Amino acid sequence: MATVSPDDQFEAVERTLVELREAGAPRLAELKVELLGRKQGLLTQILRSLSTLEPEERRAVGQRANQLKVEIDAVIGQREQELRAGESSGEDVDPTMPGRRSWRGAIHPVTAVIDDVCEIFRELGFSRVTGPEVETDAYNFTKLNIPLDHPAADMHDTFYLSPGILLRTHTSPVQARTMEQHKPPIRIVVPGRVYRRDPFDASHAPVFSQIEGLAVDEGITFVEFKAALDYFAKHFFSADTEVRFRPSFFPFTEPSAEVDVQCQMCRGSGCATCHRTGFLEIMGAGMVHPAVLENCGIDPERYSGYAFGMGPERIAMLRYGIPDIRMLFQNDMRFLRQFVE
Ligand code: 2NM
Repeated sequence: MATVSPDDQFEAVERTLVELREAGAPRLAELKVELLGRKQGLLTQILRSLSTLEPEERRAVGQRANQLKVEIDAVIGQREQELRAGESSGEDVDPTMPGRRSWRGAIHPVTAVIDDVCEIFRELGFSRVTGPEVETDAYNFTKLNIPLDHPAADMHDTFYLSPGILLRTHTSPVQARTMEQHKPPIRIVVPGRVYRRDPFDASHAPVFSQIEGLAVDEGITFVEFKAALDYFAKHFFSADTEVRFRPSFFPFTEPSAEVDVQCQMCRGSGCATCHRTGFLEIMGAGMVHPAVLENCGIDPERYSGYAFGMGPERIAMLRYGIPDIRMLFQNDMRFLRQFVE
């Protein structure tokens, strides 16, 4: 000890302090011991040697040592904070660690169905259009030939926000607005969310999607109607898919039909999915009722048209074999990850 002067000792402390400012976590731990260790610590040795010094030198050395102690504590504190914040000096990087996996998102199955349906109708000249989810009873019901005393307009089936204002129960109000604002020819597909006061169970949801379509022009016949939906089914499912039209009823179309396609599970031979019928219902459709054209400012003597509506959730369930509609809304990663490409 006697061979090392206080100045040399202080110089060693200062050098260590410089290194401390840039040290990685393992080196920081070593340097703390080198400076402050109970036996061999550089500063500890200085403080221990004070008793061997003359009073005057003892005061000077003691003062400097105490200042350094304060500085060392501050530098250690700051460096530990920097390291905790993740800003390390490269020396503890382990190049043998596996890389982090990058996140890959997926298209939701309902979105995939909507995009595919719209693309097929785009090939037939249909534009994709959207509109408001909050509607008036005029656009949601009366203009579409649904009287307000019809069960569909009932408070039990429809979410009313205030008298006459509601959450749309189908996307048809967008078709009504389009007919009012545009002269034929009109060919549109309208995807969007709709709302009904249904229980949330395996096959119903209070909010779900729809894609409706509308074509209005001079000379549109039932033949064009059937051909367009046949084209859609053969392109959405497969070229050899059989399509059948069954008579039905909707207030806004006349005549009306349910459109069925050959069951995709059993190819028509009959199974549990199609209840042994060999067919699956995929949409409702029909020739637009003359009263609807008239209500929307289109002359039904000059123009005719067809319209259709389908449920992307139901089609996604058929396409991907999803047993419960709620799986499409829960955003469970174990479910959604299956659609990552
Ligand atoms: C369906 C079934 C049949 C339909 C009718 C109209 C409009 F606005 F033109 F009158 N839009 N959509 C329609 C027709 C919807 O869904 C099952």
